Amino acid sequence: MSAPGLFITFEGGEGAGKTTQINLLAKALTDAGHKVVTTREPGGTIEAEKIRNLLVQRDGGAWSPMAECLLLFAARVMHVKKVIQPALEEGQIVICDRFTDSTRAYQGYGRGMALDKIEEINAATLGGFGPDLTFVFDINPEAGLSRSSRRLAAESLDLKQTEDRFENMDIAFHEKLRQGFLEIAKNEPERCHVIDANGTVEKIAAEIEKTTLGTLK
Ligand code: T5A
Repeated sequence: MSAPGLFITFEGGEGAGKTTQINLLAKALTDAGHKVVTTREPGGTIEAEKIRNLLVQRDGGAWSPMAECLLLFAARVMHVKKVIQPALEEGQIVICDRFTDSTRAYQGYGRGMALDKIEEINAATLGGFGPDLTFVFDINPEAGLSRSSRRLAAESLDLKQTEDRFENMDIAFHEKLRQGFLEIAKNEPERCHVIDANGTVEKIAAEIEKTTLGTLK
């Protein structure tokens, strides 16, 4: 499934600053003359956004880890087929907020689903398709959750539809996520760049831009 564009993903725990940095990188690349598509998971297509609503909203239900994983890959199949792969085939840069590493971290390391089962589903649904470059945002969970809750408090009007189902898990869960993401990065050092998300917005943006431009050369 290789294609001429570049597929970049942003990963990490809650409130680490991914969305902020995706917007800055997209602007920097667009200003430099590249064609850029930004998207997110779960979501990115009408079908996948419907699945997102099932999973991330406060009253989103009590899915088992396997059920959650299957829903995430159902959404991902549609997203890759309708948005990501066509843009890559046109030579565009696709920047995605979360992808399969989030399933490994949340459903695998966090909720205890066997990692080899996740890889089997990944292989069966996407033939193992994945990003060329991944930024893994690392932050102390308390700091990330406090950033998230500040943002939610500023934006949220309807509590039932608040997308904080995973944010409401306990700190031990978020620590497992953090260690999971770090282990994923350690296992694939060529693809994954760990970002110290405690830094200032400007410092992090500069590091991400430099790494991305280095990959594009
Ligand atoms: N999920 C997803 C799974 O369980 N499995 C999967 O396979 C997938 C794909 C998705 C949820 O679904 C789960 C994981 C998630 O729980 P999401 O929308 O991606 O939800 O969730 P979040 O990561 O929680 O998104 P957030 O928007 O909360 O966090 P971001 O995008 O990391 O952070 P951002 O940029 O919105 O920043 C948060 C706040 O911090 C400030 C910002 O201004 C904002 O107010 N901020 C900073 N403050 C200080 N210093 C910095 N450097 C800052 N950068 C940003």
